[in-house]
Amino acid sequence: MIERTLAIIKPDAVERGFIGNIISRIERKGFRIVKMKSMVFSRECAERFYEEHKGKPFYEGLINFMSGRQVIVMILERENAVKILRKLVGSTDPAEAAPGTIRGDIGLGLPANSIHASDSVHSASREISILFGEEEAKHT
Ligand code: FUP
Repeated sequence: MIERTLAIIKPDAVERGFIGNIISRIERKGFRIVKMKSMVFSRECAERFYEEHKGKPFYEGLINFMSGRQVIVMILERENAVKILRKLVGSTDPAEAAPGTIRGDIGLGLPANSIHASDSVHSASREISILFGEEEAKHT
């Protein structure tokens, strides 16, 4: 099934100059970049994006990390996009992520794990709607 998913190159990777490296890995794996933009999350945007984590011990640190700094957001498309991007990204904690994965090779720690990838088609649709608008989300 052709699917769409959402990726975010996070501030730690943008600031260290890894945008090209990460996009190159994504392209090499056969994803089509449907939409891509550079942006800065407001606090409100970060809170909305990560609302499922509200109340968790790492929530405040995560919101602070993601707000007010440059990120690159992308809608990506390919067969089985959600699962394949999650594989390419690796485990949440860079200390656990396998070498060869983006987090395993570039991630610094938590929350600075270099990239976000939607965990389901449903999440992708919600996240695309927040960052690109409802019209784009209809294609997921
Ligand atoms: P993932 O789906 O792999 O991005 O992981 P989660 O949805 O569980 O977590 C979302 C983000 O919260 C992670 F990318 C980084 C941050 N986080 C922490 O900072 N500490 C934790 O213990 C877990 C997650």
